[in-house]
Amino acid sequence: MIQYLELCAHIIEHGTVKEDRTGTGTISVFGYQMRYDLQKGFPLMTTKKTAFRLIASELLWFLKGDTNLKTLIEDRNPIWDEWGFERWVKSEEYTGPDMTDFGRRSQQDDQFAAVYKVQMELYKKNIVEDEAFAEKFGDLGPIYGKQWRSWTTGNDSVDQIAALIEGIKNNPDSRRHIVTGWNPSEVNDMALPPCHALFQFYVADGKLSCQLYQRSADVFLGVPFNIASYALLIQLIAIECGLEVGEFVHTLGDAHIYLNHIEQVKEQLSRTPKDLPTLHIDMNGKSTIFDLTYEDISVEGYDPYPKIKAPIAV
Ligand code: UFP
Repeated sequence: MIQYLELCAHIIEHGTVKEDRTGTGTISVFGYQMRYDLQKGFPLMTTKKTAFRLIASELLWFLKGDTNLKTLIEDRNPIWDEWGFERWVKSEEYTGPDMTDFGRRSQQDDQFAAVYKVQMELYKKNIVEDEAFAEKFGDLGPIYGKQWRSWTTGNDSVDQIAALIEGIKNNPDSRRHIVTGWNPSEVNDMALPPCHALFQFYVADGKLSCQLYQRSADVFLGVPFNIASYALLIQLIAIECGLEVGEFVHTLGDAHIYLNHIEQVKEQLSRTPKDLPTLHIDMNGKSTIFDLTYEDISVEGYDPYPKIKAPIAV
């Protein structure tokens, strides 16, 4: 994962200090590309422990076309909690304590953090126990799952993932194997406009590669997840199409390190990468990747350095 450490060092050395939507402040560069040869191992961060289970659960959730937090909460996957919670506390039906700017305040004010934690737990409990509540306040809007599996224009709905798989199987040399999550007429309804906005697949020598355009990249917290997620996506699509895995090409737009992650990044830069793990997918008699659960997917030989904690910017 030297490519990732080089990205971190590049931003610290050449980045511009820049304000951002969350008010946290970042150091940022514009335009950067990394390549990961998936034949050389599965690119899961070894210089800090990274929760692969969460990555697998989120990707399967996208692939099933699901956009409701309920599934993730049932998987004990907190990745999207803040985005669902934000929609809830901004709604007219929320009557609890003031949660304005909860992301920043919960990091700066212990008393508020305790109140926030109670509200968040209550929100998640309601999502799991109350179907009507989950339908209304667990939905994150037309995010990835919706765009990937049922992009709608007028009365037409396009299943981009099914089309992708068909295209790769029937016309591997095509230069049109593209999936886009960036739907301009729906971005304003999404809890978070797609960060991994558009990807293209490519077949050569029986190997399947993918290049992602990621418009916005939280290099310390987001990018390790994004790399592993796309490496897993390539493997899943390769299984479906009967191909080997090739390369993941990761192209970044605004690649930033939040100012409150700099020390954590430096800690990571002081660590020497270890051997990459290998990915194992057990089909367990299932005929398609769409029937898999995160328990069917695992990594072997993963021996990372310890986790490094950092606050998430909401
Ligand atoms: N972010 C990522 N990867 C993701 C994801 C979010 O890095 O997969 F969903 C980060 C990028 C940015 C923030 O720091 O989340 C999104 O904010 P904005 O929409 O203002 O770019």
